[in-house]
Amino acid sequence: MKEKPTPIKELSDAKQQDLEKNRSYSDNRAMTTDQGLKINDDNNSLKAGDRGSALLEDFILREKITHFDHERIPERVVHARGSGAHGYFKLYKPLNKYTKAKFLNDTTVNTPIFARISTVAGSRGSTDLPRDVRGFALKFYTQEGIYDLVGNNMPVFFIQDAMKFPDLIHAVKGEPHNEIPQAASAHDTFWDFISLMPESMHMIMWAMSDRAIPRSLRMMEGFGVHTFRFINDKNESHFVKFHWKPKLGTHAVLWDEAQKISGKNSDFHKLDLWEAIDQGNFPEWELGVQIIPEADEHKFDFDLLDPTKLVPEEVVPVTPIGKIVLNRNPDNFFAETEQIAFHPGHIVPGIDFTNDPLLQGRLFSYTDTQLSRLGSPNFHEIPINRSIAPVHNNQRDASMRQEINTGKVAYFPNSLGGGCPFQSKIADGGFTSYDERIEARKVRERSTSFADHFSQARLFFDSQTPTEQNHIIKALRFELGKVETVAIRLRTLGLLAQIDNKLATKVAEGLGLEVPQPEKPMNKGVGADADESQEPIQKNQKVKSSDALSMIKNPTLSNTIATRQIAFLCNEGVNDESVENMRNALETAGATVKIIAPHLGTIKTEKGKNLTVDQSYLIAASVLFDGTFIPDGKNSKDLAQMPEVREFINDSFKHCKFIAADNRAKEVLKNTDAKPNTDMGVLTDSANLSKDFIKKLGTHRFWQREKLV
Ligand code: HDD
Repeated sequence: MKEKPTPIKELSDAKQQDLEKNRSYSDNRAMTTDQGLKINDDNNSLKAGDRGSALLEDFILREKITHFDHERIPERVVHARGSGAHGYFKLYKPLNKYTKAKFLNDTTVNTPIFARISTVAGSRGSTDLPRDVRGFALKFYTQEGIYDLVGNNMPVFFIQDAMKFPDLIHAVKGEPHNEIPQAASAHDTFWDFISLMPESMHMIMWAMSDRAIPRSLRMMEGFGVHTFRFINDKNESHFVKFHWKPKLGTHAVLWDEAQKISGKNSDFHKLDLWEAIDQGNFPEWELGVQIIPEADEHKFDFDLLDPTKLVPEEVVPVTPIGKIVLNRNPDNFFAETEQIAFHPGHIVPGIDFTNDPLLQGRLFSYTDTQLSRLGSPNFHEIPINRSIAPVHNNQRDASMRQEINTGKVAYFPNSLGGGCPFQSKIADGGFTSYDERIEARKVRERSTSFADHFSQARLFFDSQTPTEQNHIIKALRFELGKVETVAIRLRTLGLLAQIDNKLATKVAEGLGLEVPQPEKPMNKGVGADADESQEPIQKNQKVKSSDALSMIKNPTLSNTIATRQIAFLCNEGVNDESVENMRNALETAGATVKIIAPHLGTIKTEKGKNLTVDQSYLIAASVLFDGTFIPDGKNSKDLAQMPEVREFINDSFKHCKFIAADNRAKEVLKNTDAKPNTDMGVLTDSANLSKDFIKKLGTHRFWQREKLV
């Protein structure tokens, strides 16, 4: 029998109720066993006498310990460490010209979403700030079923074919004999593999750039990476690339900072996302698409199916289609963030795949991994994975089945069940795959159209500002410096030289090596019996430089200081007006102020008032803040004597952050690297210090302070 479709708006409410229903136990409830038996004593096991051995009959102890013993499930084989949040997607205007997907055509609906943002290489308990790609996965609970957009914060990937994915991951993870290093690519096996894989060079440029060390998960771009298809109701196909751009701009920390943050607070990103949502500063992105007519498939300098290539925004602009808002923290990390199961194969009518060989392999991998991780093909029944569109089919049984299917019919076609559940016509939302025309031989080969491995790597490098290029060079010096096998360093330099000789030379200088003569590059895309003449090629690119690829030049760069963390370095006798004027100005601009002082509790101001301290110098560190203010105070001289304060200011200066000191607080700067100089981003003696400071903070960092290598 045909079920009456539930109105769209009710569905998102229904999802809400569904989630409410799954909230944890509220207060005022009696403690019970898993069988509902009220517990009288949860502190003591049942013993033979008060000093005797435990009794096997203690079913309460056994139930509790058994459950505990099985609390862990396998962590994700990649992307094990992640943070999640609920939110919604709001469409700006219908996209019916391109796609029939309902959630991309109805502007009256807020489609519920869950986002999980992750690092790739590290284990579940690893730091938030390794040099790594960030996974950025979005689950859309649409009225036509689940749609998963499982992307990254970089628009390209290391490899072209899924066949190489296990090799890539084995190479980057801790080395198998001693599982060292954790969450780091700076070691022999990673660079051994990379130096033999010229196709990875474009992604290596991204991974060595500051994109791999974001300031916040809220300040990262997201990309669908592959070329997908939009299909409209006339069954016309357009190629589509997905981008999502953060409202707060795209920002990063420096590598030295990242390493120090990992020590000071390895949950830095997790906490930042959690607190922002908790405080109502909901992270927001604009979802955009690059749309390419089917007829233009072969008009590019590269193959649209090659996931190591991007479509420059100068060639095909990104059209904003809606906004993504994250507005609710999960109630339970395990139930939601850990158990959520993404899959690029979860699509809805109006969206389809292309033959990108990396994507094609992913379509197999994700369900397979859920079986091992979540333990059952019924993982779709876990609340966070449930579709809000009704689910009816003849799939039955299996481990941990939740649904109690009724009736005796579990097959199709049937007459005993009235033909239900029935198949849907395309016009009624029945899914059909795009009927792409294919005439082909069955081959195990890489298309020659995938053979240009260096041109876009060069495009990326050439698009960066000198500061950003400097960071890439330093990152490569660091990573290759940690590689012990000199032959691997040399081989990598040989590949870098094919991107840019200046880049390779600068990296080589840091390693004390000469750039080797370019060897005939090996194209690892060809098999053992294949024609080795299939060498990598270099195609002339129409676009030579793209501002969208640089974080500093990026047109979406935002100068807001909203949600930025500013440290006030204080001690007893701090001036009341100096603190309050700056605090009011910063908070009005949306920043968060933290009072740092020698001890927790309160300190006395110059006027004798109590000022509440947020952090002591023992806990605070400059790397956890975006800017530093030293308020005027009668005891500034004492503050200047504190080594922790000097270290705070020196680090802040080293990391190109803005520093402001009011009146007598200039004294504090005396024994530090931060000499008062507005031109060097150290602000003092200004008639309007707060206004100037806010303006500078909006530019994120004072990069001119950094020496280029
Ligand atoms: Fe993947 C997880 C993104 C290539 C196999 N991948 C995973 C996650 C993200 C991505 C964001 C974490 C999802 C979550 O938060 O639960 N993966 C990508 C992107 C890729 C990519 C953007 C290239 C464009 N992945 C890729 C390939 C394969 C996989 C080529 C295998 C052939 N990925 C997996 C996986 C994971 C996964 C093993 C581990 C946990 C999971 O799926 O649920 O199936």
